[in-house]
Amino acid sequence: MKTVFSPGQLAHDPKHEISDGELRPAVEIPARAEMVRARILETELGEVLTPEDFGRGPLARVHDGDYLDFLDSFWTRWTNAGRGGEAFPFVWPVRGLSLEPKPDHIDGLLGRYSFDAGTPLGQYSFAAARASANSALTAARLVAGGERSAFALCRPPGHHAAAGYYGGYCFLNNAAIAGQWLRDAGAERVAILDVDYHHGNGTQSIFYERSDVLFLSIHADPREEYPYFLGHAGETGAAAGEGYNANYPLALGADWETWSNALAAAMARIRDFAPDTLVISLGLDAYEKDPISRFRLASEDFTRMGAALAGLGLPTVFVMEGGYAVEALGVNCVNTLAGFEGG
Ligand code: SP5
Ligand code: ZN
Repeated sequence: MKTVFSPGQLAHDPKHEISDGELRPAVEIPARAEMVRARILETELGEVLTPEDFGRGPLARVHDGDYLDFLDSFWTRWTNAGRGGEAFPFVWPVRGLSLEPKPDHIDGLLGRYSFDAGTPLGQYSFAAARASANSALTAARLVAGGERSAFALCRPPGHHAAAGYYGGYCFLNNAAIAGQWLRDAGAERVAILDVDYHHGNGTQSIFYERSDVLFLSIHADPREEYPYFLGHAGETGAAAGEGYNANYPLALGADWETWSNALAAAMARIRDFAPDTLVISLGLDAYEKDPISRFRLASEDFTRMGAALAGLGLPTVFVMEGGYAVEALGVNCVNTLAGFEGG
């Protein structure tokens, strides 16, 4: 299986994040991608290609123009305000507050275009996020061109980013951008299965009213876990998209037996939908030793996951999402991909 990765993705190099109620060391760091790339080379999984630049077009098919403009102008506005280093929002337009008119001040804009304070935004974040999206797009193009599968080694990740806001370490929704590009390239139906420990709220919200993209997510119950405000079992889609969204929230502590039952249910839904192409939002944070997560998948379970997914017999684009046990990330990621190839 070919991998797509750009060194430009490493330029987003955050030092801190706000989580667990305080300023802590950032966990979504460049070393994550370095570990995965090293393991791919070590196991000779396949070539590692540099992505092509798809420009703004495919990003704007998923994200709002004013949101992309905000990301593009952030650093200039931030430094013009006398600031430097990484930025954190601290005020949001929640219930009863107004999205319009948009603030002029960067502190207002940061809240206007985000949903959490846990995502450091720095000078090179948008450039790195664009490189990450280009990796997802290049992998999608490989699969549209006839490859059985391809792996986009994305970071920054994407599944928490919605059409008009960032959060959860995500700025551009790589899986959604790839999925929409596949539709535009001729796929009639695309399924996106999100196996990250956290619910893919951004991807769900982007496709919630659509029947051409089925979104499914297996994740920690949002009553107990981030992102808290989306990902419940009762969210099944709306309008034309009613019936085309499926959530499988699991209790904290879920092991492979519990997790794989949800996977079987999600796979049955995918078979019924009969998509032309499958996109996997490949979070690796369901791992038992992940520092911020509380599922109990072992490294060998990722091999099982990959093999099970191969049973769908679909052209498949893997898009990396979360996973913060840096030492094990390469093994768990390549286990999934090799499991798929052997399955
Ligand atoms: C892509 C992705 O996986 N994003 C996850 C964002 C999660 N941000 C909130 C982190 C809260 C961590 N709480 C850890 C509790 C144990 N110390
Ligand atoms: Zn996650």
